[in-house]
Amino acid sequence: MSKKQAPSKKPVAGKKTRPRTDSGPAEGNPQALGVPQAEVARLTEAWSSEREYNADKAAEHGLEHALDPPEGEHVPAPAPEAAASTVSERNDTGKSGEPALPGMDAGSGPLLRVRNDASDRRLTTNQGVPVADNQNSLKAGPRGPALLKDFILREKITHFDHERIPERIVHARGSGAHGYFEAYESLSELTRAAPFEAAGKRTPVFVRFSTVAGERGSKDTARDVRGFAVKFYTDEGNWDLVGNNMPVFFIQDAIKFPDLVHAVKPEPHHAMPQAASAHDTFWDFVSLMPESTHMLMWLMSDRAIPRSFRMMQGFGVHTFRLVNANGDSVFCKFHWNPVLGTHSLVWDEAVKISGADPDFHRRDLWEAIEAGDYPEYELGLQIFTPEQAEAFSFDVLDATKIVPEELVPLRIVGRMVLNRNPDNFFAETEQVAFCAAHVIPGIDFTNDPLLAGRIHSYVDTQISRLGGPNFHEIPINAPVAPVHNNQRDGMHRQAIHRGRVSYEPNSLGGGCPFQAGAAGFVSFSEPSEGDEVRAKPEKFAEHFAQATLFYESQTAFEKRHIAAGFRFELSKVTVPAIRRRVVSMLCNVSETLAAEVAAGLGMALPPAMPRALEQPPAPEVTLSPALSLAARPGDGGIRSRRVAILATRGVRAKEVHALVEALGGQGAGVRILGPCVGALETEEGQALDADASVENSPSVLFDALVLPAGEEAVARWSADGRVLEFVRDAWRHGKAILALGTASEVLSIAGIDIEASADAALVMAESVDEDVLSRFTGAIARHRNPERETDPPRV
Ligand code: HDE
Repeated sequence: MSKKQAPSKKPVAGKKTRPRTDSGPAEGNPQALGVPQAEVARLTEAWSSEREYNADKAAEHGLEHALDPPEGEHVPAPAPEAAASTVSERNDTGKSGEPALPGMDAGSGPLLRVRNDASDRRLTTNQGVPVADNQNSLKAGPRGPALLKDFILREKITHFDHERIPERIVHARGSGAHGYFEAYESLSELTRAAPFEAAGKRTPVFVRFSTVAGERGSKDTARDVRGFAVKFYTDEGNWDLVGNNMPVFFIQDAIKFPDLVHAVKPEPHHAMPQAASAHDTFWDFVSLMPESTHMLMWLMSDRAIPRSFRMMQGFGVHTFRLVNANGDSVFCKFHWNPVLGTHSLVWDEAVKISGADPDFHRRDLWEAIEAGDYPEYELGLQIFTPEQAEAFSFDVLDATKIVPEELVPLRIVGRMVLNRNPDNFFAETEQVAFCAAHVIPGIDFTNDPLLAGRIHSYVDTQISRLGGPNFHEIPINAPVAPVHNNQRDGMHRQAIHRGRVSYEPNSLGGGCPFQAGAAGFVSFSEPSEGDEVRAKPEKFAEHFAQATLFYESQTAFEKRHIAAGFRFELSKVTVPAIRRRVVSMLCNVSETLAAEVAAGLGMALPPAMPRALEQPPAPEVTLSPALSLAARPGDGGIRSRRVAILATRGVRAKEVHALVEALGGQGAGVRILGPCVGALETEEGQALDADASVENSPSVLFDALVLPAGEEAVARWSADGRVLEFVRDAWRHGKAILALGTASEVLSIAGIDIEASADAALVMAESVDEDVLSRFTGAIARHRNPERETDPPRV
């Protein structure tokens, strides 16, 4: 490559002779031209002559080239001017700017180049014209008609009329954040992927979490899969790991995806229900697609109602390949594990949060980052060889199957920290375009037939969602690595390409941009065999073993919730035949589960659904503790947990202040909830400011509750229906509760049998000391006390 040569800034002097753009002399006679065109013509002739013929051609053929492609022949520009579109580029007009630096791509790199700050700036039109009056349209007299020539009004309204873009077909509702990935070690023996190059190396990322079925304005806490999409802005281009918070999927082949999505989306005749799988068409479809059984177990479990995006896992789902610099490859499954542990809501909470705060997860993510509680996830890899995979009882190309961690343990290779909220939701979170096809050297695909469809779908969908083929230039999508190719034009083109070469091979651009050869993305050369058929491999026909593995690996609490999930969803189905089909499918998972669901629906237990594979291979693993949410309790802290301290007139302030300090000091978000916001008088006669109220912040928005002491306060709470409801909900949802002094009476009045309950998450004390505090914070860190639930579940 040429050394970076700064182009000459000397302006082009007046024309001496006219340059030729339509013909040239037989043998260059550039002197006949004026200066500087003569110089450019001379340089061009010299540059082009360096490629007497296409020396790359011979290497295009055969296998050797495929495995080790050569770098394209290229010749450095003899001078920057030789690669320019025009000699007049030296004339800086104030808009056109100075001549480009060789090899520059101003469209990539950090976002500073497009950030916009209006502080202390005057209002302008989109053309930069200062606006004198933003209150009145132009009229013929104060009471007269508005005038067509009011370009300011028209521009403003026209832009407003087009503010919306189509929402994503699926995953329409999402929240995003910036951050970085940091490698713990070099993985160069396994992969040449840039983020894993060296210990401590940081790669910027943008992450978008989402629900799948709901529309853009739907609620956060729907029972649904969560998208967990990570865009790595690596030195070698963008790598998108577009995953979910569940490690398997409903279907095995991409050709069924439109059917699945049509089935789960609101029914087409009346557009109901919003953001819910609890309806006929979804269960009709999945009950006829038994390969969905494993995914249904995850979907009916508490995984589908996470407490926070910060407390859920992420999975790449498909088996991918890692490829090292020698071209050796291993299979790989990607896992993100949250440092805060895996925690979920219970269904009753999820339903109530939908009303109290439909933005519950978005707010939680935003507030955590603003508070400096940066969400953090460790990246774990399951690495295995094709030979190992061959021996498994399941097919690793089947996205309805996991590789149990007991079979192939996780290797923790790095961490991701989300430490910056976006500047602008639309520009970043909405316009970000993830794509399963975005891989980098060192990461490659396998033949998973679901992945194949995804490799096509994501770019395709952006073309209508983001309005054309240049969405990669939208700042949030642009890589930090420079982009040089011969793709041109199209709607909304941003880049201004220099020079006249937009094809390859060329000699007029020195052969540039030249193919990178083995330094570029070299597809793993996988032998292929077999006839062209529309078919599935045999092992794909086993549909139930891992559904059973998942169910049997759950704690009693989680199992109860799975049964309750099926019961609720199927109760919303109007066609009994569909319910029967689902339950008959469950008979192949667990007799106990099927019987429990059938009983909950008041129906007889149907016979088990016939299996596609009568003699399934014996699974290697029949219990996988790693599949339970309880396997990842978190780091034991209470950082960012939300604690409600109830307050009202007559509350004893002493402990309130102590708790605000102590819990806040450990990183919890403490709110004082009055009957309404504002100051109230404490038992000590002081003023205490309530920053929230039992009206605007119901119990479901908190992880823990404090009922401070104070005679008058206790009397007031005992007579306040909203407070009793608050307390009841906190109790039935298993939350940590601290009741001081006589405040435990409020629990009794709310119907809670405190005498009978030896409850680890209920702390009753006269005042706050170290022991009380540590019991209370311990209960908060454990998230909830599942033992409070009775069977049949009360939640
Ligand atoms: Fe997607 N998926 N998907 N998907 N998906 C989209 O792309 C698609 C699948 C996932 O935050 C769409 O930009 C097909 C599995 C996430 O912007 C679309 C198939 C997994 C997101 C699309 C699948 C995912 C999407 C809609 C079956 C987990 C949101 C808008 C072959 C591994 C990314 C868009 C974001 C989004 C297609 C199955 C994850 C239509 C055809 C399996 C996290 O292109």
